[in-house]
Amino acid sequence: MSAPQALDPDTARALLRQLLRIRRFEEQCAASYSAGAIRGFLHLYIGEEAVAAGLCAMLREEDAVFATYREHGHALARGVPMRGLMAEMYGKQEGCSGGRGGSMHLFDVGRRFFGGNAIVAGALPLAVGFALADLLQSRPHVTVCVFGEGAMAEGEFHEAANLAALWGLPVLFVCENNLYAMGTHLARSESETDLVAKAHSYRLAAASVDGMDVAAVREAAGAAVAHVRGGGGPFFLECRTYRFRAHSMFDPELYRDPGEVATWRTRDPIATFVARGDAAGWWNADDVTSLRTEADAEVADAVTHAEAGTWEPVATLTQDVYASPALGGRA
Ligand SMILES: Cc1ncc(C[n+]2csc(CCOP(=O)(O)OP(=O)(O)O)c2C)c(N)n1
Repeated sequence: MSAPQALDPDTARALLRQLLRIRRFEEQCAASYSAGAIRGFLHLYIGEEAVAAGLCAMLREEDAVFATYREHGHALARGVPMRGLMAEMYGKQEGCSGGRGGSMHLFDVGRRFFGGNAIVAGALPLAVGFALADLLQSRPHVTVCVFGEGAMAEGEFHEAANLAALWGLPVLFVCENNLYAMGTHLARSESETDLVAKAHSYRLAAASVDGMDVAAVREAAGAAVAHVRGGGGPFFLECRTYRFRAHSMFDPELYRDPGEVATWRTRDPIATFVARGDAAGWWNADDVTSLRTEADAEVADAVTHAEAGTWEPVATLTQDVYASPALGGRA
């Protein structure tokens, strides 16, 4: 891979700002969950923030983003307002999905953020369909689909990769390879653990990048997006990353060695980027402190907004719910 391009201070600060917003949002979600204010499933992204921050920095407003249930960071980096995200986490009507989706189903059509998909690999065919529509209507948009490496063992990955390559669709597949699908290591679910090689087997253009390095992700995503937007067809980008927390809040983490987690934590995408910016003169200690304070304030405001939000009345709960009359449904 070519030598990394230098970052200008404004770009570097914008990236650090996103990293800090995502980290603080996630830490708050963990605390609110423990306090019983957020319920249901909660999959934290802590450790993987560089992927969402670097990737979304290279997208245009008209591009589309699909993600998984570990999508809080992508929604934030995509520009979905934090107030609406936190209200959604709290199940309030002011949430971006009206309080009906929760953590796994964040959605914002206006920002072209199409979830929040709970089914592993479920967004892949949707993204390919979007890309097909863009191709048929000659729109110069890129559809991005983010998923974990566990999705690559699913049939939907096969179908999506095959059709995307066969039809030359403008879709960017971004695989967040954090090595584990719940408690299953990549080597226990894939016969081919070289994910770029697997992508190549479908004739997808592909590359791999250090997903702990936000500048590297930004650069690799920029090249991948340019390839797709320029008519080069689909692209597969593997981001090698690691989740520092458990799979979800209900995971005793018996499948991985605490030493392995500790080693990856030394590569924290925020700490390493702050140190790099210190050395490069992108910021001084006061700048970093004020970015942290800004992120704290935004999160505190979002929590206040979420707590003050309203619960959907029982009377409207069946609205927009489909139940087949053939099965006796009345909604
Ligand atoms: C089709 C399907 N099978 C199983 C599950 C249960 N499940 C939820 S998350 C998960 C692991 C997915 O791992 P990966 O795709 O690597 O993403 P990560 O959670 O590591 O971000 C599984 C098996 C599901 N949601 N959907």
